[in-house]
Amino acid sequence: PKTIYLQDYTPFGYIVDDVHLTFDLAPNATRVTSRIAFRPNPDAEDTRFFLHGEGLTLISARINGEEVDPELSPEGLVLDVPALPFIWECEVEIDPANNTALEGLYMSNGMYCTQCEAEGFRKITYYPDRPDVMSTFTVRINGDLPVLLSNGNKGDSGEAWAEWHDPWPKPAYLFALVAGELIAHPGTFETCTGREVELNLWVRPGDEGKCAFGMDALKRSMRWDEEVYGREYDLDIFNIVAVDDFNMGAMENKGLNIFNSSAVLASPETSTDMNFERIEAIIAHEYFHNWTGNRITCRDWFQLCLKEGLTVFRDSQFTADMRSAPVKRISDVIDLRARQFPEDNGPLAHPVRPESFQEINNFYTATVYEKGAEVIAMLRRLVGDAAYAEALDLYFARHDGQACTIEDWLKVFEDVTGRDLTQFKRWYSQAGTPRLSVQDDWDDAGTYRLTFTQSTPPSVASPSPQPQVIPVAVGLLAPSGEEVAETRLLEMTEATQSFDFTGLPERPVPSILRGFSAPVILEREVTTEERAFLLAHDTDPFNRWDAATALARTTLNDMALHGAAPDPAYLDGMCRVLGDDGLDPAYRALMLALPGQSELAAAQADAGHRPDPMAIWTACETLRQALAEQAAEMLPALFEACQVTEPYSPDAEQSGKRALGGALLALLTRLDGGARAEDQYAKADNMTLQLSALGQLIRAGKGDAQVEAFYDQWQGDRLVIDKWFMLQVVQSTPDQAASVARKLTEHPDFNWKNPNRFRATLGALAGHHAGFHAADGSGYSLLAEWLIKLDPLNPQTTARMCAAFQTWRRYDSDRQALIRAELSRIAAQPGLSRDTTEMVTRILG
Ligand code: HT7
Ligand code: ZN
Repeated sequence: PKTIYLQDYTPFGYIVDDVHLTFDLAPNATRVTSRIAFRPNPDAEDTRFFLHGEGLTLISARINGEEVDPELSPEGLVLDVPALPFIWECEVEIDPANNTALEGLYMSNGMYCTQCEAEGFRKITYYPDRPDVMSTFTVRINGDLPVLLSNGNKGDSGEAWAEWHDPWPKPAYLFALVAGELIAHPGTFETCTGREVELNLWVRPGDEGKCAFGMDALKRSMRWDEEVYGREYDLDIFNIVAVDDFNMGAMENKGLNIFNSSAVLASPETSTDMNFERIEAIIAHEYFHNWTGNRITCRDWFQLCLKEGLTVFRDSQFTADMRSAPVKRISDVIDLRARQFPEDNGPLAHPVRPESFQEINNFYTATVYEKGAEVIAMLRRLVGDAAYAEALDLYFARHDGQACTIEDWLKVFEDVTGRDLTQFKRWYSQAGTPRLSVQDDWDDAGTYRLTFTQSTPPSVASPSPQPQVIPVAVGLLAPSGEEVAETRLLEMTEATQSFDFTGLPERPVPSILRGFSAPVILEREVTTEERAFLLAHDTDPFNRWDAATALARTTLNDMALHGAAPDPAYLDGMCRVLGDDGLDPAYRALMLALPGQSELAAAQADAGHRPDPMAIWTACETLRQALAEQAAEMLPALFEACQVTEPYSPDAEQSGKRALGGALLALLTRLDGGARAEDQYAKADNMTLQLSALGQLIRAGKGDAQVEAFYDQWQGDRLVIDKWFMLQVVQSTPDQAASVARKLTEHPDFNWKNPNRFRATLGALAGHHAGFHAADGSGYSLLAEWLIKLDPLNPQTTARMCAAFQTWRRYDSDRQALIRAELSRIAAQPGLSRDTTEMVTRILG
């Protein structure tokens, strides 16, 4: 496959002024007629007229009304065209019913829908399918279906036809069309200037009862973007459609967002608190793209973080405002460490702005999204809140309607602050997670010195990384526990750099990297006593939580590697946290959670060990059991205090209580043989309680009856049945995980062509650390077998799931050989997709 390079960017030779599309819908033979006004681009040197097009049957093509005969290739067409403005007209035929890749125009449960990002529009018609070509669109849909939707504002409509006009120039990746038997959950929103916007959440019949929360989240997002970023919505209507077959979470098409039904449909009976929170965040994310992504888009796909990093940063701010800021920050860092750190420190490492790719779909990664958001958080920390707000205002004013680059983005910050961001830009161009080591010195004259050294491991993507700008937030505590120096932001720019704190009465205890002020790995030898001290006294909620995880990590690694007993400092510290009513229940639940097992394996590998997944699993089980036993007396009353008596609400307060209740139930089940879980399961009137009880019963080996009852109760609800598939794998023992997953793949409801069901089963196996890495290779071979089967139908989802193998070099030689064999088996498949080929090749290195 061909590699595409950032440095090779050149503008398209033609400007598109206007696009008219007509769709004559038919499942196997949809006709797409386009009429497009082109004119030569004065800024372009390359005047070749190339239009992307894949899998299209060309029926006819005309220039200025004259029939033409373009040269066709599997990638598109080329034609000699006049050096003057001209009208291109073309008719193609496509087959949505047989489009299983879920890219372009496809069908899901009888409904037509589209997914065009990143390069799906070329599967709909011939077009310059690149984000820097922006145009207004007018669309006519002819189809005998009750609901016919596209981008923009409503135009005329009649029996079996409808027109839409989008006045805002957009790239083709934001095009959308939906047609089907759908029901609207309506709403309205009055913008800050008093304009009324029609809102609709379109769902399949039967899902009407799951729309209220999504609609409310949409309205809150619209208001928040006005209040916090000064961004008003810009069309008369905003539509959201829920689709069952979808490769990702959702898509921000202009005025017509399309959502994976799992990312928008919610009801207390069928959705967990976590589902509600995720839905709220995704609705906000897609809505916020209207300005960061749609009005200002990307010049090319290398700039993807321009819209994704910024929009993730904005949706995190939104969630922090709607819920608890510390809980959101901690959850984001858990996610970053679990998903982005392995990517940044393995064979798939790439900069936040990659410099080359073969298949862009493989770069919708945690690095581009989550590290991209962390880079913006750092920028904001460095310039301050006021300058950040000013820079964003300038960004919107200067670049509205444009397709931009990271250089444009950084320039607004330079212009507003006068700072030189040349070195900061390395966060966009260098791969790898910097390691930050710390040394401290105390002199009796009252000066405390912190010396930091940064180093980033070289990778294929960045063979010789240079020092980066690292904002390190530090506070100091007196040995009595009092804060003696409030949080100060140290700006590190050198490879090694010292910072002094003067006038201190005694040697302080440092609290370093408060709020996780930079996406780095802090390497500092800290005693158990010091961690326990920070756990008890740190005023920074993030670092207090981090002290708890670090204590857990240390004891778990000692247990797994050296057969040590659980550290009493961890157990005592946790008992104190548990009993501290002054702490938010959601925060206590996070404190109680153990670090991920894959993360423990990464830490062991970093320290030069070969992690044993089974030993890690056993250490986690032993530690949980020890905590349950030590806290035994306090658990029942604490559990009681977490019971919510008010009617269900997915708000932060109630869901925090249920989160802590769930963590306590997990401990109690280790002591009471499942009695409380059975009781909770029997009485549960919401999915959060029902599922947490079911999970504990399965884990305790006592859930057979409830597993069956749950299936019978929810058989008709595909999103709940996804949970049923997933939970059985997640809660299985390591020796059983692969066989449980295999058995589920034989279940009649295992519709493997549906990405949600596929991920619920095989994604859950890949996420079960000890189960996936079972020594006999059963986890590896099951996943590989299914990836091979899925690839010809859905390359995007297949390729994404290959990432499960990315950490293979951490493990012992037997496991390495097993994984290599599976990767080679995948690579050897005839006709393997470009997506999967690229992933497997990069992982193998
Ligand atoms: N911008 C979107 C990313 C995306 C996508 C979504 C659905 C299916 C395929 C997709 N390829 C890329 C979603 C977002 O980040 O908001
Ligand atoms: Zn996005």
